[in-house]
Amino acid sequence: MKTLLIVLAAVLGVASQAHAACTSSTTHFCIDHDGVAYTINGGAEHQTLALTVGTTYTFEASTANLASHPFIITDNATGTSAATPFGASQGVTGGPLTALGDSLTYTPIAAQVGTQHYQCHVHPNMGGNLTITSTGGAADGASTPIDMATSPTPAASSGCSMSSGAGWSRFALLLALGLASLLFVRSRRARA
Ligand SMILES: [Cu+2]
Repeated sequence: MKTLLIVLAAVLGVASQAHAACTSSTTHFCIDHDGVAYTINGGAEHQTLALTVGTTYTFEASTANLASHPFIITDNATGTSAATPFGASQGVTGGPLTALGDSLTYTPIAAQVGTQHYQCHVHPNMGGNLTITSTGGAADGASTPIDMATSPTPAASSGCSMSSGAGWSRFALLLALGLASLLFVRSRRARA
């Protein structure tokens, strides 16, 4: 029985590391924090992002540091708890980002054209600007198809997932470990 527990602990240990690193793209932002400010996709602090009305962007926490620096999207230029995070009616689903792998999506709406912000929900001035521009469409993207010629590939939205090949081989490894531990325990019982 002791052996089984050890094997199970090993399997759980492997599984807990299964979250793949954040993969950035033009619509998928990996959010880090260096203790002073956010950095995005490994870039500089306080970076300005250019976003388009009607396009959906994913912001993913690529660090556990966000536990101390909850990441929000807001019209408040300073941040802190005085800032109200955008919600569903303002194009945001999910958030604040507080744990490694957390993600939210933001689809800017026409009323937000101009400057919006990403900020810390605790501390002032850790974020930066989001420059929102209109597509020029009648409904600013709400009912206008996104121009596929200028949009990133659809695969970008699955940026947090492992490649399916790696996922299956890991699954097979876990299954093999589990079966091996069961067989081992049974053989020991049979001998006893
Ligand atoms: Cu902070």
